[in-house]
Parts: sequence; C-alpha cells; structure tokens
Amino acid sequence: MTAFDAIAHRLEEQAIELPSWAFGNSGTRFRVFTTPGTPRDPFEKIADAAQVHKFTGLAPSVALHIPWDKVDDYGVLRAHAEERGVRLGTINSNTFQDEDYKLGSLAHRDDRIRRKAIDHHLECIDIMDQTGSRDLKIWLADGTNYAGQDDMRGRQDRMHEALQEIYARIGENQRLVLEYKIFEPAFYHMDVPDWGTSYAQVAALGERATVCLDTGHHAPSTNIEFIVMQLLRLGKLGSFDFNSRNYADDDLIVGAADPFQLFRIIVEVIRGGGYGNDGDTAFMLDQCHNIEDKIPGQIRSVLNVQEMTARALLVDRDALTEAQVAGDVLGANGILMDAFYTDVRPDLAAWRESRGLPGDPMAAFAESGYLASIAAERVGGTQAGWGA
Ligand code: LRH
Ligand code: MN
Repeated sequence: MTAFDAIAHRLEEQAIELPSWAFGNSGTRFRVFTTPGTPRDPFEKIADAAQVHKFTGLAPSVALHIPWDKVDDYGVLRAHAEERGVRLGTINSNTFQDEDYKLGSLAHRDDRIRRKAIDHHLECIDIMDQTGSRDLKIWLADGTNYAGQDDMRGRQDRMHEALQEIYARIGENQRLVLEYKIFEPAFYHMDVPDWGTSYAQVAALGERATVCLDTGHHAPSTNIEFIVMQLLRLGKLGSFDFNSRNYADDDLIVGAADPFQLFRIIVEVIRGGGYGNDGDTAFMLDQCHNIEDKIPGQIRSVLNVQEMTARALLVDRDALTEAQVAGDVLGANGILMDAFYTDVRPDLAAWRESRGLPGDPMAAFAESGYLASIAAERVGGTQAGWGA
C-alpha cells in the first residue's frame, strides 16, 4: 500500500465549497428548530463559513442561494467574504418556492411563468458577474404527482428551450451545472430525475454545461460511483453536492451514514481524473443541520471528505491493476479494502499541524468560544432559514 507521506501533497489540492444555507435553520415538514446564534443574513452566514476554513484550511469558498442570500450590493458581500479569507462560489437558483411554480418552472406550459423562471436565472448570472462566481447551479423541483397530469415529452422540450436561452448568457469563464433528483417535491416524475436526463439536456447545450451529482438524489442501492465513473468518462461531471442519507434526501453529514460509499466515490473521482488539479469537478456540500450545531457540523463534514480522500489516495493503483489484469477477484478487492481500513487520522492530524492548522479542528473550534460569542451577539432579528 502507498505510504501517507507519498500522497500528503495531493491533499493540498482539496477545496470543498460550503452551502450558505447549512448555517441557517432547516428542518422537515414536522419542525424547523432554531439554534441560538444562528445567522440572520448572508454576512453572518459567510462569517460562520469562514470559521470552517480557518480551522481546517479546506473550505475556501461559500455557495449562495438566490433569493435566500439576496443583498443590495454583491460587491460589499464579496469584500466581506474576502476579508475573512474566503470567496463567493456557486450561485444556486431557486424556482421551487414561488406560487407561480406550482406546476413547474422551466418546464411549465405557461409562457409567462417560463419567462419568469428564465429571467430569474439571467438575474443569477448577473449576480455571478458581481461575485466572480464560476458556476450557476440549477436544480428544478419541476415534475408531476400523478400519471397523465402532464405530457412529459413536451416538458422536456420546453425545458431544453429555456435552458438554451440561459446557457446563451453563460460567460466564457462560467459554467451551468444541472442537478438531478429522483423524487421530491414531485412524487410521480421529476423533469430531471437522473444522470442520464441531466446529461442529455446539458450535452445538447454545449461544453460549459455539466451535470451536478447530489449524493442524496438516487434510488436506494444505486451504485453512485459507477455514475461518477461514467460522467467523468464523458467529461460532464461538473460538481458534487455531498451529503449522506439512510433513506431519502436526508441531507445528513457526508460520510456519516455510509463512509465506505464516500470512499468508493472518491476512488472513482481520483481514477477518473476529477480530483484536485487533475480535473474540473467541484466538491460542494449540500446539507442541513436540523438538530446539531451547524459550524461543527460543517467542520466534521469537510474532515470526513478529507479523511476518505486520504484513504482513497492510499490505494496502490499499480498493485490493483495487476490484480485486476490477473483476474484476482479477492486480491483486487483486498487492495481497496486495505486502503479503506487504514486509519489515517493520526497522520492527518500531524499533517495539519505541519501546516499551522490544529491537529483536531473540532476540538480547537469548540475551545475558541465562537459559538458562545455569536449566541450572545446575535440577539433579535430573524434567524435565516429556507423561508419556505
Ligand atoms: C434539492 C437540493 C438543491 C438545492 C437544495 C438546497 O434537494 O439538493 O441542491 O437547491 O437542495
Ligand atoms: Mn443538492
């Protein structure tokens, strides 16, 4: 097996984008619980996100969601972020909370409603020009609840036309990433339900249109790393929304529910040339900390990704290929399992300290007293949430 020292330099290439909405309140239809000190605006969300980067060195950018993170001057927000050592990242559109979008947005039959949804995306690109963001991430809640409710073919064609107009506005150094999801909030069909549909739609747009893979958006027992392999093979894996789940789109901490799956996914990212400086696949988290503290939840999340990345980098590729060529079934599997079962935590702690970072970021953040200070400061106002 490869030694940790032989791969440590590759860990420098890791950058994981944090979702601004993970720092606000989130929940389920049953309850959205609150937490003292929860941010009340995008400035406070970014201040909290900057804490994650301060203690881990892993999270240099923050994704925004529009209109949840709408501000008067994005230049001021950008400066606020950069003063705290982070930058503004992916701009996420939102056509799933307006009354007009009850029966869809870009796939809607009504010209006025499609126009409204397209204009929202054009506004998001205007914001990208101000924030310096590269990616426009589009996730559509569009779909139907009952068979026959609408013509699925017509919806695909309308969505394609709308995406074409949006793509035409995407700048030279910008990308459109289309996220798919198998169900919810629609419960019969989603208009972008799987990687194949997202691929078909983005391939028809152009090279700066790619697929976003949210790890919580598949049917149970889907081999997600196979999809990762295929999208990298096709040159269309633009980004990940990392989280974990036991049942549906649970949006739990990445690696919490199934660390081995996270390991297998990252093995395919590395093998497929999508990791770090090798490729162009953005790593983003997309999670909701419904009951646990949000900043520690994000710190734990980026550390989980780093840990599984270190284990995946330890895979002895030459020995693995040799075993695969030889048809050595258990030998090949054993080589992968050796890497997965290697406890890299002590090496990672020492490696962090060698770079001036705390060996145990969770403990260091807890000792910083930051949570108590924001709980004391952030009194009054309205805590941020999904505004649903
Ligand atoms: C949809 C989704 C999408 C976001 C939202 C916050 O389930 O994964 O990425 O816009 O969560
Ligand atoms: Mn997502």
